[in-house]
Amino acid sequence: MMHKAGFVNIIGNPNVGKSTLMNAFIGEKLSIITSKAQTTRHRILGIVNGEDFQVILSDTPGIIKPAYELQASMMDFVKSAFEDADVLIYMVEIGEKELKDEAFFKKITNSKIPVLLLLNKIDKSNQEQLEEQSEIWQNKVPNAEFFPISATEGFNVQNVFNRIIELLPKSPAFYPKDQLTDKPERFFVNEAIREKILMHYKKEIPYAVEVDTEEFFEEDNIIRMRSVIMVERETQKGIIIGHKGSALKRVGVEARKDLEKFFGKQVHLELYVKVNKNWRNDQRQLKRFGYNQ
Ligand code: GDP
Ligand code: K
Ligand code: MG
Repeated sequence: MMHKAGFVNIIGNPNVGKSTLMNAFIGEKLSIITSKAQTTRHRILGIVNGEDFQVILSDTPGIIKPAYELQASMMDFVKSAFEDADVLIYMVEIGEKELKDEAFFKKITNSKIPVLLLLNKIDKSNQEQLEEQSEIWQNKVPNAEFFPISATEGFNVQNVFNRIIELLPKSPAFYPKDQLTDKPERFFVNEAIREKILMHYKKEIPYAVEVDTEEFFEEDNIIRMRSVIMVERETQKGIIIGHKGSALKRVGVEARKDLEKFFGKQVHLELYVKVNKNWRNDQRQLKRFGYNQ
């Protein structure tokens, strides 16, 4: 039996549906999804295993112009997406005009790696709009194979996946076949908490927050975790905690429910909030959180 394996990188503007597609391929919630831009900060590998294939997907942060250190290192993750892929997925959405970054767009149209151009969210469009935008995008990226899809409805997702497997090189597996991701368990705890913060707090709060899981103990029937939510200012700490701790409690309860589903086990999650001034602009601290590698 011939075995195929390789790397697939998903790139595109913020909010087009990259994380949703990756989760649809994998069938587990590995990558957090919200309607806010910059939800995904790291490159996340997700692995789909079959008897005769292994697809290693990487979900990248959306393409943005860096405004501060955190964003600059987020863009390094995106740039590296061109260097180690066997297949490149370039995702756009219905209604989108073009990539803001010209140089980046050129890299896609000149890519030596096969490109699949996915026009996502077609569930939101009518036939006329779909035909018009399909033509525009196929002209813009003539080197790509084109697929209109809906990541949430699952439309055309299987066909894209089958095409990926056709394009992969003959190769043994890179990771053990029972592995779903390259990220440690604590990473998913951090992300589950960060997702709830993105959902429940307004404006600048989510962008000033980093989560660090300091303890992760797995016992027979329960996993005990302790995580710290770091903010930049005292006032933000007060907002995160809320009146009599009510806001923080909601984050904890909801994150715990997701984590129990994810790990398939009872979870005890202790959360606390700490002021850590200026973490977004501090190279050393960013390194500690895994941004600069
Ligand atoms: P990313 O920033 O590119 O990773 O985008 P996300 O996967 O986080 O999705 C951004 C938003 O678009 C979320 O609210 C998703 O539910 C929504 N979304 C993703 N795919 C689709 C789709 O096929 N149709 C519709 N209507 N919404 C989608
Ligand atoms: K998003
Ligand atoms: Mg994302």
